[in-house]
Amino acid sequence: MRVDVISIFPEYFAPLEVSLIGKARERGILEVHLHQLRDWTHDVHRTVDDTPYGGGPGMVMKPGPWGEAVDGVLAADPASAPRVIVPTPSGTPFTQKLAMEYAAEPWLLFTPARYEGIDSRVMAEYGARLRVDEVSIGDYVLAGGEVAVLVMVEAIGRLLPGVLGNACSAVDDSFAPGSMENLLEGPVYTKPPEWRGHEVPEVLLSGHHGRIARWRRDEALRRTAKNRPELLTALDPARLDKHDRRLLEELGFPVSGENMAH
Ligand code: JCE
Repeated sequence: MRVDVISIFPEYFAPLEVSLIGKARERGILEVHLHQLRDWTHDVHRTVDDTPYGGGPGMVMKPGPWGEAVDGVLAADPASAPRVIVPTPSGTPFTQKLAMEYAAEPWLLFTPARYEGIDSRVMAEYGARLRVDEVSIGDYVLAGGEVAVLVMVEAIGRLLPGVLGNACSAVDDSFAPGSMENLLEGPVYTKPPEWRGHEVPEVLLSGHHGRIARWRRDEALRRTAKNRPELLTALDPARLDKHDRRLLEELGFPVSGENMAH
């Protein structure tokens, strides 16, 4: 996969040289191209922002430099076209499902903004020619889109074939469609079996695979009920067994009797 990023802070992406993503780049699975937006300005101050039409606080990124920068990136491979991803708090939610969709693309272009965002005509211009997604990584406001790009590239990068050591690791993720449905994962433990008086739950030492699987599912249901109750109410009742339903009722989540598997 090829990833291009246009930003006024290309140095912000140094973390992409480290760890999992750094390794993927060394192995040639991922190719990252960083671009300085100001390289496409023509004035001595390398201006990328201006005051907002209609008034209001802050500044807006000028369309000119973005247009020239995006055209410059597109010219790298005129036979192909990237999927364009614009981080913004007003975008559609970035989910594991969207990460999987992006991981299947050969070429992504990220356009992280600063100030109050990019003049909307840039998205209109390229939206008529390319797939342009305005995407939000969560309901909070960052100072700019760079961190959102780091989050998305990490989530996408670990899904690329050959990046994770264990082929099952990505399939098993909490939010992977069809994994453990949409349950959070329960707690995990490693050696030693006792640490500062805390013991590893004995079932995990038992070697009894059936009891371990059942215990893990109970813990997943408990943790989901506590931390993300809205995920439980969205669960398909047909995928709950008798034991699940008994536990959920104990936790105060009565499951409807309709649409249940027998
Ligand atoms: C950004 C800003 C809008 C005022 C460019 C914030 C994404 N999930 C997200 N949270 N925050 C962002 C994000 C992405 C890009 C930019 N800002 C700050 N945005 C209104 C200020 C500027």
